[in-house]
Amino acid sequence: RSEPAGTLTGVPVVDITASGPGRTPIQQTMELMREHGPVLVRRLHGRDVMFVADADLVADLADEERFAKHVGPALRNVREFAADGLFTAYNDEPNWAKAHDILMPAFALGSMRTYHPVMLKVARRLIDAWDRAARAGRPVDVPDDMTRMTLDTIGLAGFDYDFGSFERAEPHPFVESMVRCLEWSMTRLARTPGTDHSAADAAFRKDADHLARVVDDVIAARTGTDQSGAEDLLGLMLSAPHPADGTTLDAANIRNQVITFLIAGHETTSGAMSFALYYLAKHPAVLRLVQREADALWGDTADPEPSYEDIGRLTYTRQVLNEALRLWPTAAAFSRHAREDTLLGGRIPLRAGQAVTVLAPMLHRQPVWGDNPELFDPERFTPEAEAARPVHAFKPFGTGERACIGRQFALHEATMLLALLVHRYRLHDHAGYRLTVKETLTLKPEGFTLTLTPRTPADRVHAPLPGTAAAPAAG
Ligand code: FDE
Repeated sequence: RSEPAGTLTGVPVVDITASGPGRTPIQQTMELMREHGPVLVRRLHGRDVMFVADADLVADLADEERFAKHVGPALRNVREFAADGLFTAYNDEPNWAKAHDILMPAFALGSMRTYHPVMLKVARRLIDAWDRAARAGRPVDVPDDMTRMTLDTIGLAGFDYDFGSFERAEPHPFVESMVRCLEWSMTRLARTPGTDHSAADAAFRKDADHLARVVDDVIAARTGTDQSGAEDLLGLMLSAPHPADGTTLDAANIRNQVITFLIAGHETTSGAMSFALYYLAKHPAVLRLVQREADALWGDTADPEPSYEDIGRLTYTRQVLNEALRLWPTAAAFSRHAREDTLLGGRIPLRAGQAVTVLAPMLHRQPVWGDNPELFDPERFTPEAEAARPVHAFKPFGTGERACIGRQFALHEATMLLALLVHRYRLHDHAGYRLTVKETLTLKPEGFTLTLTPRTPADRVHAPLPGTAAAPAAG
């Protein structure tokens, strides 16, 4: 149990040193907010972190004139293996702006057209694996398979490197090392000062070296060949000159970027798809609406060939993803610091450089979301509902110039896959799954399995598609 709260300039201070943050620090902080309100200071071994979920305060933190991304203790730990890659670079590190400018075009909406065929190819690997499981009556491990799919996708689309995850019984060793590195970054935050962690640190070093070796392989497979005209991420990194000064990224930075993209590009996205499937398995009425949308596009075609344009038409599927990201934003927290001394929300004094962490899962449960924020309801993301809500109430991709560069990539990949899956399978919650959220800096539904049966023409939803606004409310 937490210590009784004191206050700091009107903000409750909760000391968790006695219990520690445990293995689920995000969910623990969510609980603290349920008890103490949407702004609090969490104290651990005398170290304070201010957490904020209040919608007005988050809107204030989004003001780029007064606040900037903060690389806090968690990201500083991640820097031990991703260094000055985009996600973990300090704002004023020259390689951030340089890599950002060089790589932006690769993530512009139009570039998704280039990645689309690769994403479809990997989606089909997953479908082949799920077909085999369906025939054998074997359950599939949803988060594991989503992780296989997203790793292969970012590997192939970004670097033309094939992890071949579906040919392996166990996750690719890169994934295991990466997950342990992320876990190390998280648990290191909870260490009691003065205790010995040399064994954990040595194991971490081995894992970080392994990541670096895999990445060197990925790069070696490409260097020496002519990169001009290569438009994927690695092609740009190896050859694109910076628009301003004509220089390219250096070798050490390229390695950091590849590690960054492999991590950022798959852990969060696979978690998002896993949560979406979890909610679909639990909400048959919503599942039926997603199926209707896919059926309207692809009818009884056994192996549909989704076009790039089709994905933009899957608006209800996109609403489902957004709603899953509302309840469980897989990158659950991001930090901001004050550029100068200021008053947050006009009332909480912050010194220049002082950091505040936004806790997105609780922001996404604030009163602006209505009086039943725990209810899964994709109707919250109709264009009308979105227009009626403050813009900063939904932050699964962070904010400002350091917001997620991979957002369109992740949404395109996830929307296509979800639609293909619900078009093809009936999902059976055979184990009566109860949600447990696993934290490894990112969030995932742990141990979530489904059994599948193929849908037949008789299962298709033939009702015509109504306008989005007229879609029946989902429960
Ligand atoms: C980023 C990001 C963010 C922010 C963080 C801070 O602020 O600190 C967030 C929140 C995110 N991101 C989220 C997410 C979710 C999902 C699903 C995703 N994400 C996905 C993805 C994919 C890819 C590829 C990516 N992603 C990437 C990335 C990067 C690189 C970054 C960094 C940027 C800068 O510049 O800084 C991010 N992402 Fe993300």
